[in-house]
Amino acid sequence: MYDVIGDVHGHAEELVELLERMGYRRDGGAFRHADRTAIFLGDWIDRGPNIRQALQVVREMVEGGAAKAVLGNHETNALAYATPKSATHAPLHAQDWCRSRTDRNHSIHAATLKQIPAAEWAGWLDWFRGIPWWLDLGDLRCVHACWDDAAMHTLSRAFGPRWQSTPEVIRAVHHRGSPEAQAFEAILKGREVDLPEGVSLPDPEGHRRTAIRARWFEPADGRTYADISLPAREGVPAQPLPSDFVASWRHYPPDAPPVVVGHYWLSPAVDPAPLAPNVACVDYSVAKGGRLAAYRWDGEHALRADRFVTVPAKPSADEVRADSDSIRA
Ligand SMILES: [Mn+2]
Repeated sequence: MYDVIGDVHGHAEELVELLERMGYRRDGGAFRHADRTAIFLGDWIDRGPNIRQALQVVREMVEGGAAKAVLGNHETNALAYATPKSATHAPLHAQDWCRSRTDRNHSIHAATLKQIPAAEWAGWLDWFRGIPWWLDLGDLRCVHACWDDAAMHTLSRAFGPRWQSTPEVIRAVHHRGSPEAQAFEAILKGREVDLPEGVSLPDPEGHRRTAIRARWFEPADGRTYADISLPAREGVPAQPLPSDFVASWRHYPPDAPPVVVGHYWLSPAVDPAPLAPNVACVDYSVAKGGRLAAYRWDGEHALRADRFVTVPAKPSADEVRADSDSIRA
């Protein structure tokens, strides 16, 4: 059976504590459990204080057969950041990379580039290339942000069943507006709905966004922007979703196998619980002083609140200096 672990974002100490709490022990380098397998949902890099160690823990477990893994959008963004848009022309400008090297994109990625020596980073990018974007284990499905059969079909057909995240693949899924790009965005970043004209909200990195992430496992019929926002948050208008959006919306079927995702920066102030009987999110915002979370799956079709395990974020040096009270929130 599987222990599915959410977004680590360089919080290696919390990762080790979570693994130990679930009964994993170091065995020849890698953490291992006698009769369980860990599954990592990506987003190991960026933001946190111990990115290199977090990557080492994950990689040792995957290579030692103690864990499986799927990539998160931070890893695919890292690949895109390192991939020239053109296969033949060397990049000259920020926009010449699959992920533009703008100040905004650099700031999101800066902790990783600072903490991992450049000579070593290429090796980590090569390791990312061999990690799948989703795992279908039959009675359990794992993906970073959203399970979408049509999107996965598009990607499988374009790249073959055992593709690697080669520079060609990265270029294809960053070709704006292409079916491959839309499929990639859905799976790695979640499905979104554009906010009404003139409305914008800050994203987890503090940048203004004109779209919100949507509850992809629920119908959109007769519902408002606020209803479908994932996570629920202030400032999202409680007005009906536009009819063209509703007409094109397909939601994950309630009778389909359970899916575990990360990605959504859920609030650590509420006790972890499934988002739907067949959908659980294990991202409780460890990188914002929240909790690192796992879901311990034992074969159940209906996911259960009592199967979550969490470890609180350790205060970073900055947070300790800033305000020791806020860390306990
Ligand atoms: Mn993510």
